[in-house]
Order: sequence, then structure tokens, then C-alpha cells
Amino acid sequence: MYSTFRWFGSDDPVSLEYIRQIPGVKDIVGSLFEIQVGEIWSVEAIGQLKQTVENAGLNLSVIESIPIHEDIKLGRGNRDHWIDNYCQSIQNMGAHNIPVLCYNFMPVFDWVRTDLAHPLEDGATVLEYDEDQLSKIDLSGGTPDMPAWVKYTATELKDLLTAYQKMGSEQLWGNLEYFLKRVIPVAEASGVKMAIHPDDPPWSVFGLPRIITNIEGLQRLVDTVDSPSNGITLCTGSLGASLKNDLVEAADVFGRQNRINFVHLRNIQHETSQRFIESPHPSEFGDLDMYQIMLKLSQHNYTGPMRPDHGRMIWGEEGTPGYGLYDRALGLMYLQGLWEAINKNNSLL
Ligand SMILES: [Mn+2]
Repeated sequence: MYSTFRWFGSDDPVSLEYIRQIPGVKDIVGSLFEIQVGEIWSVEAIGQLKQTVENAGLNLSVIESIPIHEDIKLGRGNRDHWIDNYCQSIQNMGAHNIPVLCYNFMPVFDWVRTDLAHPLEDGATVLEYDEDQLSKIDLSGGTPDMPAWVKYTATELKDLLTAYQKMGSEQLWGNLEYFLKRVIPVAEASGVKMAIHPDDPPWSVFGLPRIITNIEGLQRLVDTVDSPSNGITLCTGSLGASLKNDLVEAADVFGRQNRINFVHLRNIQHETSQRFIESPHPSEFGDLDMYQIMLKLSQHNYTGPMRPDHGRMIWGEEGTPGYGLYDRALGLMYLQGLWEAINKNNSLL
């Protein structure tokens, strides 16, 4: 396993120069944010991003993510056009030897939180999700301002929500399987490992179907196309938002099959089954046992990228919710310490 750090591009208040000063970080998780959803990521555009990262003494090792056009998720008539574009983007990644692509198949919205700066008693703020607050998010004016969400106008959003209301989970599965059968062979030939990110939170929101929510769903995905390029992002915080998901088991099940292609490590603390905060990374502050999760990754010889996922906002830092420098760096140092101890203990056995 090697440490990576997410970087949101030249507008990110956390600069590549700062990231380079975090011990053990040589690899960047990057993306291109100016490309319209569905359009091809050109060799030139990817090359520019890669060059910027390399100029700072780092490598571009993961793309997170190339968004999937809603026509693909909806199975609309022109989906083949968008899938062709997606395949071309993957080939262009491969041309630059970028080995991992994190993506998700969540209808309309990316991750959802109801409070981006929930105060803790120590003065830090964290992201919070409270199912009871979800209905207060106003969708009538188009996409509300949430990090990582694609912006839709009021009319576009209304049309999309209506289109999905007619769709059940099985139909969404069919559309995902159609996509994978086209895309995975291209990824494999291009030397790119795909890593689906679990739905966050892993249950239906705003009446939209969500299917990548548990071990069974991830296994169905993995079984759809038998290829090392058809893998998962083990995001502990996303899957762990549901108390039904056992993350140690997930690390074991998919580590054993060599289908973990990317790892996001963070912890969460539940107040109720559908109300939680994103707590500091160490096991003692949340509901997830980071030691046991990493132990499974070590036992299955996971050698791929890992990044510390969302952190708190501390020490007066301002920036992208969940993506400040300080707490993600603190979390990463803890995770690297665990990893060193686990691997040294293993070598003594
Ligand atoms: Mn994640």
C-alpha cells in the first residue's frame, strides 16, 4: 500500500508544495474539473495535469473521478455515444500510465451531507449527516452548492429526478452492467484499474435508487466482468455509514479476491443509525476499527494506493469541507504508523 493525497487543482488552497511536505506522500489523486460531464478527457489535458503534478516533485497516480453521464445511468438511447467517450478517456489515461480510476454510479448526486461544518466541543468542525435534515435541502432551484456535485439548473434537475422516479434498482443494475461490459475490457487493455466508489451514504436519498451500498452489491459488481480492472474503492467511511456493513469483512472479502484497487480510510461516529459525523481517523474516536481493517489489507498483500479521506477542519483552517490539509495529514500519519506496526508484526510471525 502506498500513501496518496487528493488535490483539487490550482484552485485548491492546499498546494502541491504543502502536500509534498507530508511524510510518505509521493502520489497525487487528481481530476480535471473544467471538462463537461461526458466529454472526452484529451491526452493533452491529462498530460497538462500530470506535468503540473510532476513539476512539484509528485506523481499523478489516481484519477478521482471521471463522472459518468446521466444518460448512461438512465440507459437512454444515446448512451453508447457517452460510453465511447468514456472509453476514450480511459485510453488517454492509459497513454499517460495513470494506473487507477476511481468512479461512482450514484444517480444525479455525489456524496450527501446535511451539515458541512458541524461544531465539536473542542472547536473543530466536521461533516455531518442527519437523515431527518435531508428533506430540508431545497432542490427546487437546481443543484444546491455541495462539493463534488454536478451543477444542474432547476429544470434539468427536475427532469432528472422525474426520470429516475420510474427506475427501480434492477434497471439501474442493468445499466451499470451494460457500462462495465463495454468499459472494463478497454480499461484492462489500457493498463487502467477501475475502482467503483460506494454510494455515500449507502442508502437511497431523495427517492433515487442507490445500488453500491453493501458487500453483496460490490460482489455483484465484481462478478459482472471477471477482470482485475473491475475492482472497488474500499471507502471505509462511505460503506461504514451503514451499521449493517462490516468493514473488516469487506476488506477481507475483496482483498482475498484482489479486487480492491483503491482505499479511502476515514472513521465515522454514529449518533443513530442514520445520523453520523466524520470523526478523527483513529479507531478510538469512531465506530470503525482501523487496525483490523488495515490488518486485512496487509494479510491480503494490498499494494495499491490509499488516501486519508475527509478530515475535520482544525487550527483555524478554511477550505473545501472535508479536504483541509491539517487533519488529513494527521490522519495519514496515524494510518502510516498503523501500517508500519502491522507489517513489522506480520514479518515476525
Ligand atoms: Mn471515499
